[in-house]
Amino acid sequence: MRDIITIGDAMIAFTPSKTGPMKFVDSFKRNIGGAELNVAIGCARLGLNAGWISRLGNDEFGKYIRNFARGEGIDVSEVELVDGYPTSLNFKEIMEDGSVRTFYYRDRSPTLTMSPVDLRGDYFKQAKILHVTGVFPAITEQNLAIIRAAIKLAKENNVKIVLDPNIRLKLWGKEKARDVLISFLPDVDILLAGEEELEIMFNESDPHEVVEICHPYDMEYIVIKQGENGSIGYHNGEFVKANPIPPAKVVDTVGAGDGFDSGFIYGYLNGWSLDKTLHFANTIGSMVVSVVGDNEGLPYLEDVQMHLGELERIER
Ligand code: KDG
Repeated sequence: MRDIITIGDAMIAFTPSKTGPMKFVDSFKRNIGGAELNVAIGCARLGLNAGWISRLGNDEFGKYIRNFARGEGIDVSEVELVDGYPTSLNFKEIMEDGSVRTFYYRDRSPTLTMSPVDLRGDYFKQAKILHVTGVFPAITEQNLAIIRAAIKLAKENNVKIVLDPNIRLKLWGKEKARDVLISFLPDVDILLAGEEELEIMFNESDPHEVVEICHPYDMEYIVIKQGENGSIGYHNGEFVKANPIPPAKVVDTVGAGDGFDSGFIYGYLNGWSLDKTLHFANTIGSMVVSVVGDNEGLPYLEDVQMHLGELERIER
């Protein structure tokens, strides 16, 4: 049985060797990015059994990403390397304050070769959670059809659906993002959304208003990620506020939301209280922003336990 499966496009993420405008940066480090893959990595590092469905170019970068995911313990049996479509890329610009801009080179993503019929019912039957984000369906209509088919398969097989809107305005407009993401909600069990995303979806990020708007969808959990202000969750008629965990240093905010999702999924699958789950997820989000890279900062379970003071850190 797999704890979590996810579908997405991954990229080689080129990280600048120095902060400042990208046009003046002359060397980059090769990392890996892709929101859904980041979540799979985060979950695998916490000890969950994660699977990732994707396509990569049959090229050096594609092989590197697939090997990397496999090395993290992620099931890559549903990842194919395809000819004629180069593995996607992105370049990051990181400013002194840790804020980031991403420049995508993903117009001919290998995932263009995927279609809904490629999703295997058996793979969904063996999963507890399907994690979807707004990144993959934003790229093409075909991807959107794939996500709709995946949601249908998940529902048919009693797989819980976790949605992180992860709105990337470089990939789609606000209106389209809103319409598509809202259309997913009747099937979503757990919504993990940032305040800005809720503003786009509902023109609202006040927790009570959001819960009211989402009432017809009857979700099990509604969680609002509030960045440096922590997070707030709603479950069974109750709101729980989790205070922020101040990061050691903010060097790169990309991937923090994916880290939060992994932590939430871990707590949920372990049957933890919402309070404990949010605290754990906030801790991971805060650990991620202290490390450069989209997934390099995603901690292993023992790292989080040390951070929380549950495990002694022995240095030498
Ligand atoms: O959530 C982080 C991702 O957004 C990043 O790893 C890559 O920009 C990316 C994307 O759109 O998938």
